[in-house]
Amino acid sequence: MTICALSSAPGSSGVAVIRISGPETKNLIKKLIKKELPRPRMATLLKLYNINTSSLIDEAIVLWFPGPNSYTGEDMAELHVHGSRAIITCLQNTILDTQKCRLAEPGEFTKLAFINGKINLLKAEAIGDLIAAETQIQIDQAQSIIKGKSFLKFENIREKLIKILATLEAKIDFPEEDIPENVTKNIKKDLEKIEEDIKKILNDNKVGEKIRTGFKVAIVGPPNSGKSSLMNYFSKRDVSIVSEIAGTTRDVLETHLNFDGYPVIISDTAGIRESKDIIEKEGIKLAFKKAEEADLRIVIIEPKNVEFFGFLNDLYDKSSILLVNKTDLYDFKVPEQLKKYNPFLISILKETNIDKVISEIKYILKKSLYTSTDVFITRERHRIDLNNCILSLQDFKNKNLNEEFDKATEDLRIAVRNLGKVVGKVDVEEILSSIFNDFCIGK
Ligand SMILES: Nc1nc2c(ncn2[C@@H]2O[C@H](COP(=O)(O)OP(=O)(O)OP(=O)(O)O)[C@@H](O)[C@H]2O)c(=O)[nH]1
Ligand SMILES: [Mg+2]
Repeated sequence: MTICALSSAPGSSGVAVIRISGPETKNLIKKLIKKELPRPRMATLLKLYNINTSSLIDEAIVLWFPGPNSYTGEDMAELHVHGSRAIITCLQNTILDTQKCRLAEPGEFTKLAFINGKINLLKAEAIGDLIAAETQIQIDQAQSIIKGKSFLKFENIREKLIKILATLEAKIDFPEEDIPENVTKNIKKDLEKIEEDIKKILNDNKVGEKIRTGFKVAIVGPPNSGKSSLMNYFSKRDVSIVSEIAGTTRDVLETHLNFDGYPVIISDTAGIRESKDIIEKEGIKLAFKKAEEADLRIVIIEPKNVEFFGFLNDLYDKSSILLVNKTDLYDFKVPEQLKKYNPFLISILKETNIDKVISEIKYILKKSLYTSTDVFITRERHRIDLNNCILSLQDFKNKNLNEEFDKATEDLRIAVRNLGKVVGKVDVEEILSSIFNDFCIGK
């Protein structure tokens, strides 16, 4: 089937790009330009006409990519038209009216690229990440995966497993013979090394995922302590309502920030206190949930609620920082009970010591998102497959090869399959749709 879609962002723009991919591309382009096709891969200025009425739609740059040398691997074309909604709609309609082409589904161009062997699954996902990237570090990570280092590492491990499997399968021809002890020993040793390699990849503090989704920061504290004021200060706009009434914020408000190139998602939460109000209670529950899920908790109190210990103890751990706000109102000295938390004494109103808080957050970000590896796990999906691979290797290890040969080799096969799933080297139809649905149309 031939598909088409607007591949640039919707709305008016200087230039809009419509992509077509599939066997009918050639005919459709010919009908649109009413001439022979331009030279492959040569940007050519051509007039595009309505297929039925021959009225002029626009003058456009037409790029013709005969398959397999195209993004999808099929015949493909790109039409760079003036980006008005009217032109885009008119062009799409005339193409779709031929009934030879349908609108692409989300991520379908990239899905085709994967199915046609142009890219592996990790690369396909990284292209999605690149499109969604908001900060430099997210671009760097996606580009590194696109370059293929993660893929090579996984493939390297998988090939080692396949080699071991092949050694064992060779034994099927001689079922009456036991496997020599030195062979079993070597296999065990090799598998141990493989398991160690995978565990090392998994033991990454989830850096890849944090970079992809954003580092989560939750601002929590008692009512009226200045949580929303801090949120607004960080985001340089009025995200949350600030008022002197305790209990102003009841829901969780989130904003995406770029902190020195690091992607951060900050949540402002409801002030935590004993409350009988059902809605406020719900908000407080959400605040605790956000605090729990966060990579960093900013606990903010004011001098008059330093005795707030029960709550502090619950929320404060090594990935927290404590701020005492409104120090402009009081001559505040850190009391003995608070010293161990090394609080920052700040005033959001007077902007006192906020620079120190920002430096500390940047320091934590750099520390948390630092990685020395080239192999990034960017999704829970990868983690699950790798963990399942380890489990199968352990199942294999726990069996006596000579007594349970068939079951043991099956464990190894499952391990290979799980590793293959990460890069898309197995029948992955069921995971494909979930991956490519995250894309938008035209990608
Ligand atoms: N004097 C002084 N007032 C501040 C400071 N920071 C915030 N305030 C004031 O404190 C009040 C409460 O601020 P918010 O930011 O709404 O506090 P909150 O923690 O979000 O409160 P809830 O949403 O009710 O939990 C507002 O009137 C702010 O203007 C500060 O540094 N000094
Ligand atoms: Mg608030």
